[in-house]
Amino acid sequence: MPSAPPVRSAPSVPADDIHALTAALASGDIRCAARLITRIERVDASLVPLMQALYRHGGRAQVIGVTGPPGAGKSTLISRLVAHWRGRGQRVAVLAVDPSSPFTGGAVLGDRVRMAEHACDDGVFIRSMASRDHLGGLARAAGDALVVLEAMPWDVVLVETVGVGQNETEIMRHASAVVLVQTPMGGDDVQAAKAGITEIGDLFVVNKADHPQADATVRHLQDMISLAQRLHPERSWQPPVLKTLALQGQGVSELAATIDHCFAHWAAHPDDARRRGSARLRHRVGEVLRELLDRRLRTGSELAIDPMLPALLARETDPYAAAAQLLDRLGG
Ligand SMILES: Nc1nc2c(ncn2[C@@H]2O[C@H](COP(=O)(O)OP(=O)(O)O)[C@@H](O)[C@H]2O)c(=O)[nH]1
Ligand SMILES: [Mg+2]
Repeated sequence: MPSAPPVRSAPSVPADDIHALTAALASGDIRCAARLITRIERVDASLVPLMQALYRHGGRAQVIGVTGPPGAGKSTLISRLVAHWRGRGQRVAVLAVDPSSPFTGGAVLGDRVRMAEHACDDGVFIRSMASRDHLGGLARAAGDALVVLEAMPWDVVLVETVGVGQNETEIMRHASAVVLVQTPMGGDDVQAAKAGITEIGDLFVVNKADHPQADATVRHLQDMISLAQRLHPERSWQPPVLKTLALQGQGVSELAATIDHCFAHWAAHPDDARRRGSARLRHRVGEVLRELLDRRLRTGSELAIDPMLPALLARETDPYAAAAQLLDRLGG
């Protein structure tokens, strides 16, 4: 289902004109999106009203998360998927979130090079976000960047993140479907990978299928998924495991078809989709709340900790009481 308006670059839109910015994004203005994401990375608090307006325009694109260990082949696979969807006339945005690369370093540059075949295509937007702030801030910033991308006429929005720690997998909570990319692993690695990965993925990919351990890894993942399904019989979707050779593009059309199948499944099971959507939103509201609290703490207007310091230093009060007192004051 290709969507109609061409993605183009309009003349510069005033940075504080919510109506004009919303209209520019709705028409697919890539430069406008890029500038907004830069402001999001710089933690520009004045963007909140715009984010509110944009949020209400979103929700049409398929947001797909791609996560997995560094070097698993996520970017290679994404580049192949982008080519596949472009072949169907769909328009695709990619947000690559890489906290391991605090500045414009190797990984980001590598992604750019790998994605170079799409560089001149108006139907593709590729943007890297790196960690300038703390990681929690990056998850929040990625969430805001997705709000911007979702207010644009993309059919698919992909978000790539390195799935190693808690904060990176937090970012995956913004996606409606998560593809977990693994590489063929030997015995010990398989054991180590156990913890919680079946909770993250809706689809599992064993990339580098040219490796001799690939089939054993597929079977192992299938066993883990079967076990997780037995523990959660209420889950109607059983994550499939696919094998790909991203370097050669093998298995990519099967992966794209399985992603379609996953979205069709959510459409056919609205109760499940609603439960997942609700979990996502609970998480998102919490994330925004923590960001607001953090910002107030930093600016220190309402949450003035300093006056409490003498009593804290003298141990006449304690950090728990001080925090509760500050929270009360916020509510009032
Ligand atoms: N042998 C093999 N190498 C691959 C395959 N897919 C990707 N690679 C290579 O693995 C390395 C890491 O790939 P990349 O896409 O950057 O991984 P990412 O860190 O998960 O994004 C690169 O050198 C790729 O060329 C594959 O299917 N087979
Ligand atoms: Mg990558």
